Parts: sequence; structure tokens; C-alpha cells
Amino acid sequence: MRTIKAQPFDFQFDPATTALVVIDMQRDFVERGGFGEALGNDVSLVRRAIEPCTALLKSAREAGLLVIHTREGHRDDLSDCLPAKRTRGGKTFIGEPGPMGRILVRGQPGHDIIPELAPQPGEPVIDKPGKGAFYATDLHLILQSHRIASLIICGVTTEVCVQSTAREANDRGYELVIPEDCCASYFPEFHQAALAMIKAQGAIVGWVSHSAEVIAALRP
Ligand code: C5J
Repeated sequence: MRTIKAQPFDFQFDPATTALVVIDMQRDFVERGGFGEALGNDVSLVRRAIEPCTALLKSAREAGLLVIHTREGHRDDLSDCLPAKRTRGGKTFIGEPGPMGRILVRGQPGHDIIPELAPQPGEPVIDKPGKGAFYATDLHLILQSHRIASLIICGVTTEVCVQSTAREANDRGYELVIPEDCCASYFPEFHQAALAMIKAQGAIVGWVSHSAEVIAALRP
């Protein structure tokens, strides 16, 4: 077993049964000129996760961890986008034209994972219609077939898709740690609050750490 210095206390894991899950690091959320910025968000707040994620991804690959990427998005005809999601968004809606193609539609340029964190051949990419990566996907099946027990979760945004995925993972029995610098939000106060909720009450959902600590624990 390895140990990551984490909050509220050290996180124990076995690299052989641990996966890195990178949530929705897509052009539309993270890049300048994408959907997120078009909505008036300051994307520099989420871009700060790119460098730590890149370093952690490299380290996870070198350590032989299973690496999984997710993308939030929908079918071209939006038949997998429920009204409870499609009618939200304020001014702009899923499926409408955005600066990088139709918003959150698979195959559109904005739906792609940013080149810095591009999946390598053989790394599963989970296309998810919801916020949590387990909902209506085969993520749990893939993790089970690899005998995965622990997850390192990164990505955007902390309080939406990262937190939803962490809660789904905890309900399914996975232990999980979130390196705080590897996830981000357009709302820094929501980032902080989501992480505080996850680690509260003796790690009620999971642990919070930092990329440097996770990378140190992954070194041979
Ligand atoms: C993600 C969102 N990925 N905020 N999506 O967090 O809609």
C-alpha cells in the first residue's frame, strides 16, 4: 500500500487497484473562446488546473495506473438530454450553436478534450450525458473489470461534475482522493465549499490532497 498525505487524514491506496479519472477537461469548458467564456466566465480560474493535471497524468501513466477520461455531451438529436437539463442554462442552451460548434454535442470541436490532456490510445473515454460520470455510462463496469478499488479524481468543475462523480463513486464503494489543484471552478468559493463538503465528517465522501502529494506517492 502507498500513502498520500491528505485531509482529513492520510489516504492509503494500492496503485494496482487505483485509477485516475479526469473529468470533462473539454475545450468548451476550459479554453479561451469556448462556451464557458461566452457565458461570461473567467476561464483562467479553470485553466489553472491544466498544469497540475498534466503533471499528474504523466505520473499516473508512468506508474501504470488505469487512466480514464470523461466528456460531458449528448447525441446529435439530443435524445439523451432530459428536459431537466436541456431547459437550463439561462441564455444559452445545450444543442444551440456556440463558439466551438453546438454546445455539449458529441463530435463538435468544443466537446473535445483539450490537447494538453488528450487521451492516449487504450485509455477509456466515457461519454456521459449527466453530471456524474457513473450515470448512464459503463464506467462502473470498466472499473470493476479492472478490479479498481480507489480513484484519484481530477477535472472541472469541482462543485458540479467532479463532486457528482465523487458522490456516485462513494455510493458504489470506491475510496477516492481529489488533488485540490487538479480541479477547478468558475466560482472559487464553490470550489472551496465542494472540497470542504467532500472531506468533512471524517472523509464522508472522500479525501482531499494536492498533486505534489499524489505524485510523490506514485513514485517507485
Ligand atoms: C461540468 C458543468 N463538467 N458545470 N459541467 O462540471 O455543467
